[in-house]
Parts: sequence; C-alpha cells; structure tokens
Amino acid sequence: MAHQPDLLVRARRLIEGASRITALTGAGVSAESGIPTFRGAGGLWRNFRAEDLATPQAFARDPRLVWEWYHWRRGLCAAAQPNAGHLALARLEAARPHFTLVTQNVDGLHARAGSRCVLELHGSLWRTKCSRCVAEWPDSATEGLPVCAACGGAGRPGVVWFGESLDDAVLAASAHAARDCDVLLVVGTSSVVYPAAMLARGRVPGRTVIVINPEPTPANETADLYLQGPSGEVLPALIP
Ligand code: BV8
Ligand code: ZN
Repeated sequence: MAHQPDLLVRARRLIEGASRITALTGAGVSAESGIPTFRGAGGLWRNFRAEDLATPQAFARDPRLVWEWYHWRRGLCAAAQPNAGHLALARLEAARPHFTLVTQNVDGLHARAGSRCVLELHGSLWRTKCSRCVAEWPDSATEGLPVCAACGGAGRPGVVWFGESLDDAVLAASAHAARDCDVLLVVGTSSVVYPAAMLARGRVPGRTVIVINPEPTPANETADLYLQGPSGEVLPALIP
C-alpha cells in the first residue's frame, strides 16, 4: 500500500469533496477479522462447494447439514471482532450525512462496528426464517434445526441462497445508492456474484468508483481508481 501515496491522496480528496458516498462491501472486508472469504485461498467454499450448501435444494436434501454449517459460521462470526476497515466505514457514516453502506456480507460485523444503516443484500446469519411460511425470528442460536412456532416448518438461515431472489426493496435501495453517488467505494468483493456485482460495475456520469482489494477484480475494468491492499489498512488511511 505504501507504493501508492499519490493514489491515496487523490482518493482522500475525492472523498472530502464528495457530497454522496456509497460503499459496497464483500467478504474481503471481514477477512482481517479472521472470517474466511468465499473464493479466496482457504475460503469457505474451499471445503464446501457453494451449490452443495448455500441453495434451497441443499437445504431440502439435508436441512441438518446446512443448518450445522451455518451454526458453525455463526460461531466463527460471533468470536470475530470488527476490524479497522469496518470501524473506518462506521466513522465515515458518522461524519457524512449522505453515506450509504451496502454489504453482501451476512456476518453482522458492520453493525457491530457502529454502522447504523446497513443494506444487507444477502440477508443475515443472525436472522432465522421459516422454510415453509413467512415467519422470521432472531437467530435461535440452537445447534439443532429450529422449528417454526407458527407452522412447525423447519427454520432456515435468514440469508439469500443461490437461485433465490434478493429482497426487492433492499436491492432497489442499494442500486439507487450505488448509482446516485459521487464516490462509490467497492471494498473486498470479487464482484462475481449477481445481481450485487452489477452495482460495482459500469460507468455512471459524475460518479467515481474506487476499488479497494489486494487483487484486481472485474470491477476494475470500469473503476476510476484502484487502491491495492487489505481494507483493514487502506480504509483507515483513506478515512482517518
Ligand atoms: C438471483 C449468502 C434471481 C449465503 C450468497 C446473472 C449472471 C450470472 C449469474 C447469475 C445472474 N443472476 C443470478 C445468477 C446466479 C447467481 C450468481 O451470481 N452466481 C455466480 C456465482 C455466477 N446469483 C444468484 O443466484 C442470486 N440470486 O440472482 O436471483 C435468480 C433466481 C433464480 C435463477 C437465477 C436468478 C443470489 C446470490 C446470493 C447468493 N448468496 N451468500 C451465504 O453467505 O452462505 S453469495 C456469497 O458470495 C456471499 O454472500 C458473498 O458476499 C458473495 C460475494 O462474494 P464476495 O463477498 O465477493 O466474497 P469472495 O470470497 O468472492 O471475494 C472476496 C474478495 O475479497 C476477493 O476479491 C479478495 O481478493 C478480497 N480480499 C481478501 N482479503 C481482503 C480482501 N479485500 C480487502 N481486504 C482484505 N483483507
Ligand atoms: Zn412457519
């Protein structure tokens, strides 16, 4: 990161001069909190294939296995602490009236870092919903498969699985915030999962896109600035 001081100065100036800022985050922003990413080395999908576990079909086939995988992940996330990157984004929200945080993450670390308004595109590990009716309840933190009090159906993690549609209102608000801003920070995401990835890509007149990631991603193709490095280092340098 030290090799790009001029880029950092440029990015800092863009943030200082922006009136509307949006940040779109992915699993990489939680990597320095010790939570494995999905597709990187040692990633969550390394031991499991996404389609084996993060789909309605997987849950229908073996609800206990899927529930246990999410219970394991909840334990991992509960033991993790927000890192300097999460805290920097919470500072940005506190300092700027027109800041929106959109995350693909389900770990809840942005809220624990103090971010008050977080659009969770893919839901949350900390919510459980019924696989049969519309009931939804706070995470039951049980190791065993929870049962819906309303209809007796099996409880499932309150996340969006592959092949499931995102919440229309959350997606619309996120797309609006990603388009209608002066600066879009794209932090710690491989930008390969749709429709979230669409928010990070493309050119919008008047909008500057800044990618923050140790590795380039498809979002770099249409980004204006690329700050190469871990978000736990770059974000605090960008948002002192
Ligand atoms: C849908 C929740 C309508 C559960 C997840 C259009 C085109 C192509 C494909 C599709 C399309 N539309 C739909 C699809 C199919 C699919 C899809 O996109 N597939 C991909 C894989 C090709 N999308 C869907 O199914 C979506 N639904 O569109 O509904 C529909 C309905 C029926 C049929 C078709 C369409 C639903 C997608 C949501 C799936 N749920 N998670 C759970 O968590 O278990 S996805 C999962 O991936 C997580 O949510 C995660 O957030 C998300 C994205 O991953 P990233 O966050 O980017 O993480 P990743 O590991 O990939 O990358 C980490 C990055 O961090 C890397 O770049 C790395 O370099 C960087 N990094 C590492 N360390 C650091 C760092 N960065 C900064 N600092 C560091 N220290
Ligand atoms: Zn139910």
